[in-house]
Amino acid sequence: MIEEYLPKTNADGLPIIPMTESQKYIFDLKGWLLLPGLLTGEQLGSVRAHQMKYLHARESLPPHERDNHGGPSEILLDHPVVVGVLNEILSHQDLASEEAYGFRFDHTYTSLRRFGQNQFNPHGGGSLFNFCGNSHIYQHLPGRVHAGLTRVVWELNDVEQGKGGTLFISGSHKAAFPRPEEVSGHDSPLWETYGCPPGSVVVFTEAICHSGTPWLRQENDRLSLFTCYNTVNSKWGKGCPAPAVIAAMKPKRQTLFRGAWCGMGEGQGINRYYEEANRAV
Ligand SMILES: O=C(O)CCC(=O)C(=O)O
Repeated sequence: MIEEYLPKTNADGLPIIPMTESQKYIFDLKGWLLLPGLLTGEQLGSVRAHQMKYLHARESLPPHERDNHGGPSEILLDHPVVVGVLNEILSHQDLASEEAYGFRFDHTYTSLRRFGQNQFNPHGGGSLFNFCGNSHIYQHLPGRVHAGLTRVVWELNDVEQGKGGTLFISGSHKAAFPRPEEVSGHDSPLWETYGCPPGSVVVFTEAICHSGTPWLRQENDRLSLFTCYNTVNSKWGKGCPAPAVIAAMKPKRQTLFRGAWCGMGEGQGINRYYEEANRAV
C-alpha cells in the first residue's frame, strides 16, 4: 500500500482530493466511475465557450489557447478530483514529486454530438491479459490497481440516463472469455451507463468493453472532452499540444506533457520535469 501520493496540490495550488474507499472499490469492480458536478457555473461557462471557439472559430483564439486543453480548458487537465483518481489508479510514484505528476497526458478530442449522431461500436474488454506495450491493460494486487490507458470524459452538458452517455460492460476489463455477440448487442442488459449534470467526469480504463451510442436527448447536444492519460513511460495516441500552448501553463501542469521515458539518474536523468526539449510527440 502506498502511504503517500504526490503531488498533494495541483498546478493552481488546490489540494488534491484522494479517492474514497467506496470509489476505489467501485472503479476496480466495474472499470469505470462517475464523478458528478465538479465545475462551478462560472468555470463551465468559460470552458464551454472555449470549446465552441476551438471547434468553430479556432483562428479567433490566441495561439496559446488553440488546443482542446488551452486557455480556460486547462483546468480540466489536473482538476483536484481527477488528480486524486489518477494518483491512485495510474501514477508511477517514483516519477512523481510535489512538482511533477506521476502520470502523463496521452491524447484527447472534443466531441459535439447532435441528436441522433454516433453509433454503437463496442470495443475493448478482457485487457487484464494484455502485455504492457498495448497500453490497454489492467493490473491489480490486493489493495492496489493499475488502470493502464485511462480515459477521463468531461461531460460539459446535461446527460440523461440511457440517452447517449458512453456504454460500459462493467467488469469486462477482467473478462477471461471472448464476448459473445448474443449477450452484447445494443439492447443487452449487460450495458450500463449514467446520467449526470454538466461539469461531471466519467473515468474508465480503456481495458473495459465500452461503446458510443446515438445521442437521444433533444434538449441539448452532447459536448464532451475525451482525454486519455497514461503512465509516464507509455504513450498510445499521437500528438501533443503545441509548445506555445504548454508554455502558457503553470510548471506542474506542464509535466503532463513530458517525453515518454523514465530514467534512473539524478536531476534531468530522471523524468520528473518538462522542458521543450523533453516534450512528448
Ligand atoms: O463515444 C463514446 O461515448 C465512447 C468513446 C470511446 O469509445 C472512447 O473514448 O474510447
